[in-house]
Formats: sequence, structure tokens, C-alpha cells
Amino acid sequence: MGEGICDYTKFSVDLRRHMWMAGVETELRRLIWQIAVTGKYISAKIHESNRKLAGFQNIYGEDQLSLDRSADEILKNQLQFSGFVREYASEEQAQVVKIGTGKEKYFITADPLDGSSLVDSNLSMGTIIGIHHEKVFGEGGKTMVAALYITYGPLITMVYSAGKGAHEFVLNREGEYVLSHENIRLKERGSIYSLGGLRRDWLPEHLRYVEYLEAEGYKLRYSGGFVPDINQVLIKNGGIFMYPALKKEPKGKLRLLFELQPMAFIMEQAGGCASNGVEDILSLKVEDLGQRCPIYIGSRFEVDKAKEYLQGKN
Ligand code: AFP
Repeated sequence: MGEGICDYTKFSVDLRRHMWMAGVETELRRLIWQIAVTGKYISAKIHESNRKLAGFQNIYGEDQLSLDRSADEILKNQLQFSGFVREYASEEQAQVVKIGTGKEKYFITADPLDGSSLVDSNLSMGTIIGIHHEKVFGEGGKTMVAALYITYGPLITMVYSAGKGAHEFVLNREGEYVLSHENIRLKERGSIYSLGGLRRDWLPEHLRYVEYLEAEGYKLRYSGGFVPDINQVLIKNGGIFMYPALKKEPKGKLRLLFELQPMAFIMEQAGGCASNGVEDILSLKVEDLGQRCPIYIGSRFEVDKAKEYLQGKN
């Protein structure tokens, strides 16, 4: 188990015990636990999904699968009465929703079910959560105090960080999240790459970087689900995930607030890094809910090498 917070060989450690031992403050511990529990309800929805389009469109004009809406409702309702959340922002909501009295400590960002278009091919999907203490807009990701993601795959796993390392838990048959990877650490350099967008739409400098990785023998691992693709880089302890700027979409596809900031927080806690090709993701100011951003995230060697190519230094 490596240098853990304490010797877990004597007993299995569930999520609440781990956070308590890691010194996570009480309200944040309870909030992370409540969100992790919500993953069970979302998973149940996935299993009963009838793949019917909800007939709604989200604010980006994308058809919302009924699953997206269900996952969003489950999360929002669960957090509404938590006593810890004053505001909730989600990819499925047109604006920030006030769900508390205004005095609660935390602002939650959510991508309730990322990769929902993969449900019909039975591929893994995920929930991405960012937990902010103070205000979010006009600030970089430094306002985040914790982040977590839940992967709905052959197993349901949850990775969280509250600023004291990144740790993975597996949901067991008893419905308990049990520690599986403590203090996940990325190697300086990995051996897999995961990349989005069409080759014909890539910018020349991005294409040159991909050709470098291919010449170096990196293995392509891409499912089309941001959460499982990022999770693979994390759990395999190295590599890089990229969704670049495209010729017609200079900001790429993925959303800074809901997808990139939480994953950047976790990846940095695991010794990795995340950049838009020039600046750190967590240093970028969030101006609006829909803000998109190119992403290069994973081991330091690969991200730094990407920046060299993108800045014409190679
Ligand atoms: P959906 O939520 O519509 O399935 O999109 C998933 C996603 O936002 C993200 O999870 C993937 O990394 C990315 O899109 C895949 O995009 P491409 O289909 O363009 O590769």
C-alpha cells in the first residue's frame, strides 16, 4: 500500500474512515461522503436506463439523454438538503442554482453524467464534481478545496482529493466505498496517450506532437469518455490525455469549470499536471459556465513536451 496515512493491512478502510485519518475537516468529509453515495443512485439509473432521449436540449444545444437529466436531478436533490452547499452549477443547468440558505460553506460544480452518449455501447461513464469554498467566477481553480470523480464501469470506483493526495475507492457488494489505491502517484513519464478530436481538424503543431508520441511508441487508449480515459492515465500511473484546440473550435470541446478544473486538481495531487498548452488549467480564470478549453493532462514529461511543440519550441 506504500507510504499510507496509517497501516491498513489490519482492516479495510472505508471512505469516511480514510478522510477522518487524513484530517479532512468534518463538513467537507460529510459532503464528499454524501456525493459518493449519490453515485450509487446514478448507477442504478444507468442500469434501468431506457436509452430514450429526454427530448430536451442543454444550454449548449446538445440533446440531453434522459440519463443526463436524471443524474443531475439526483445530485441536486441530494445536495439541496445537505446543509453544506449554498450553490450548485451543473452542465445540465442553464445557470447557477441556489440550493441552500446562502450561509452554507460550499459551491459545487458538476458534470452529472459525462460520456452519457456511451450508454448504448455499454462503455464506462462518469460523474465529475468540483467543491469550491469561496466564489468561483473571475477566479482560477485555486478556489477549489476538493474534487472527485466516480467511474461507472465493471466496478464503481471513486477517486477523491481534498488536498492531501489522490485516493481511489471501490464500491463493494455491501455498498461501502473501500480504499483500493492510496496516494496515487504518477511517474514522471508514462506510456499511453488518449486524444480527442478529428485528425483533419488538428492544428499542425498538435499533429507534430502526436507524431512524436507515436514515434516514441506510446500506446493509444481512447474510449470517448473523459472520466474513464483520465482514470486510465491516473491508475496506470502515467501518460497523457489531450483534447486539443481544433481549426474550427480554438477552445476545444471540454469545459473548464465542470470537467477540466476538477480533474486538474486531482491530477496535480497525484504528482501530474494539466495545461491548456500554455498555462496551467488551475490558473485560468472562470468567466462563464460554458467556457471551453484545450487540455493536456497527465505526467509532467508528456505535458511539458506538448507545451514545447505547441509553443513552437520543437
Ligand atoms: P458525451 O457526454 O456527449 O458523451 O461527450 C463526452 C465528452 O464530453 C467527453 O467525455 C469525451 O472526452 C469527449 O466528449 C469525446 O469527444 P469526441 O466524441 O469528439 O471524441
